Amino acid sequence: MSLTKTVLNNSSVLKVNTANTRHCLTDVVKTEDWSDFHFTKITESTVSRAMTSRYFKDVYDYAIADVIIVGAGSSGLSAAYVIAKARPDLKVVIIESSLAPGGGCWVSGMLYSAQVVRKPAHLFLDELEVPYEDEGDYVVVKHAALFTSTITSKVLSLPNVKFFNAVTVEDLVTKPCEENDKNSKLTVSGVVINWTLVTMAHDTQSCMDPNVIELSGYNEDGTRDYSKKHGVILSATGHDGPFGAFCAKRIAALEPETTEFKSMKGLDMNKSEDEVVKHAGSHKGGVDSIFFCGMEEAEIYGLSRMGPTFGAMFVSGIKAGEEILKHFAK
Ligand code: AHZ
Repeated sequence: MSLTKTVLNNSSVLKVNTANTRHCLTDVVKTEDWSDFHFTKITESTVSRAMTSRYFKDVYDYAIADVIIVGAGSSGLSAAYVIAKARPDLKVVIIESSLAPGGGCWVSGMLYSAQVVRKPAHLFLDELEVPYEDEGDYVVVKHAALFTSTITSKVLSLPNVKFFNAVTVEDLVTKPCEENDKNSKLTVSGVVINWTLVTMAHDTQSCMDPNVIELSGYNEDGTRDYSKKHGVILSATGHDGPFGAFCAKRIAALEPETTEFKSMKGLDMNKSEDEVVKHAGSHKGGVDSIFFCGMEEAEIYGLSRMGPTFGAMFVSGIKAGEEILKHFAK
């Protein structure tokens, strides 16, 4: 009863344009029933051009990128934040096959929302200003979506980041390593992309060709420009699944002599999180210019999974990001 009364009381207080309810539209809504409210006029083609001109300008401007991050889960977004914030001069492209960024990080374990983060990864939450409950050895964010939405908003606000969602990396662009390069046989020099819906329909349609984003560091004739730092790919596509572990599987297929796809081992939280951080960074194998973070590492290096603890996703992204920053700093 008292609840009903409270609600009724509140609803009478919540009338538009009363002194107690000032909000961003108060000054433009002159009547209490909003009958004078109108949007500015627009034509349908204006909307179309506003979207497409910007999208295709982004595609044009970012046809060559310094860092291509494949997968916008918790690890890929953490790395994107570290790289793009520290180096506003680097062009960072994030490709995400799903519509929503965040990967599995909209919930925690099963469909439970509270997100457990083992210390000291809470320092990253402090930096992002994501609140949590401190439980001593670990902290708990009230909903995984709070972390994901916060980091997504911070990453997308950075002017040097372009995010292409609903786009899938279907293949890698590769070139033979030249003499000046390390011991690798192949270097990745870009990604092959397609609309995710097209990727999913390849078995039902004949030839629907893809597009490409190239890494920086090449001359017009396709040879390496050694006066510049070579761009890199950071793969963060998570564990094996319909799209997951994509780059790990692809480089194991391209370079079987040096690169093995070992498959993720069983769950061991203590072992796994440390190991994932330890292995994050450049791929030590026959393929140059590719880095890994997050659960994709578990697949390529045969590490245990950790289940619903997220510290290693943040920290492996930070570590891989730091290595990429060092690469560009040399
Ligand atoms: O959609 C995928 C997801 O958002 C995206 N992705 C995968 N393949 C792609 C491709 N092109 C473009 N070919 C692709 N995008 O990559 C993202 C991976 O996010 P994730 O949350 O799956 O991976 P993560 O490593 O960042 O986080 C893993 C979280 C897990 S899994 C786990 C366990 O199973 O034990 N425990 C934790 C904490």
